Amino acid sequence: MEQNFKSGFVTLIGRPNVGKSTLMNHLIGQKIAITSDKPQTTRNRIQTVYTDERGQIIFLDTPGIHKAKNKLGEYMVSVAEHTLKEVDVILWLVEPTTFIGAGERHIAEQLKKVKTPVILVINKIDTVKNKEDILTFIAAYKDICSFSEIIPVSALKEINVEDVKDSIFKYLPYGPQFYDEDTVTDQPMRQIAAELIREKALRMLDDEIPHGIAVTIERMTERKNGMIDIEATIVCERDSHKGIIIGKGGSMLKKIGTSARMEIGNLMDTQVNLKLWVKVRKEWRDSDLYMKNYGYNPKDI
Ligand SMILES: Nc1nc2c(ncn2[C@@H]2O[C@H](COP(=O)(O)OP(=O)(O)OP(=O)(O)O)[C@@H](O)[C@H]2O)c(=O)[nH]1
Ligand SMILES: [Mg+2]
Repeated sequence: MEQNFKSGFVTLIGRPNVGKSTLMNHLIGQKIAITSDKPQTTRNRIQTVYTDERGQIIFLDTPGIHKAKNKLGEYMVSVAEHTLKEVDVILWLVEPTTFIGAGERHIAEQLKKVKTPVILVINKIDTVKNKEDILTFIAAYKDICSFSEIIPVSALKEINVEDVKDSIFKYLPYGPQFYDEDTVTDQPMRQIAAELIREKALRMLDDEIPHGIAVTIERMTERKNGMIDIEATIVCERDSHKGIIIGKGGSMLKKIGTSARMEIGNLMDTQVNLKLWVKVRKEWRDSDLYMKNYGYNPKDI
């Protein structure tokens, strides 16, 4: 092992929808975490790995920190805040604005409790017309917290994404290579498949329904010729939602299925045969038992 090799854990935290998952995907150069324009897309900690000659960064994408309205929300916030204690560098992502709300102040308070270096990432700068405004955003944030660095970026347009990595390596300690250099994630394929199905549902359905959706993989098997058969269930909270998810003559479910099947197939580099069912579990987001069944067990945090 080279003596100048650095390694460690880096969490991406922030309010929902600020672009944490998008940035992580662009940092590692592959789409692993699902993204959507709906807040509260990410529900679990998604771990990915980036390796180059400088060292190895293990990224933790986390759910958006928000005011929880149910047990699932509490679980999500606790997953995110828990990572603060176990990393070497914190990336705090924010929107490009001078408006600092209760959500941001809450996060700033959490950050004051840890001694870990914090890099403030002002994301979505592609949406800022007058680039001089960025200086005022920086000034506003400097007032509420102290940062090791502040980097304006656009995750989507890949502006300054490399600068984020350079900066992380500055603060990462020397250490061993934890994963071999080809490893991108340790998420099980089953889980990635479930997430991709949920992503398609999130992207294709209107506002209210996606928040109450969970996806479970009932069966995932490989045929001799390499083809993968997947049977999955989309769980929702109301009969009326079930109708919308299935759509007229099954059209919506078919759209979700086709899109998910293609992406899972590309990722696994094989053909996928996907069967989807829909079922209703009223208020599962407030049920310990159901949450555990769907992969959101507070004991695992
Ligand atoms: N214009 C612009 N949009 C972006 C950028 N980064 C992310 N987005 C968009 O912002 C939305 C949210 O992105 P996500 O990556 O899902 O955000 P997140 O912070 O992971 O959200 P949660 O998982 O819900 O907490 C998506 O529609 C992205 O395409 C950016 O740099 N510029
Ligand atoms: Mg996310």
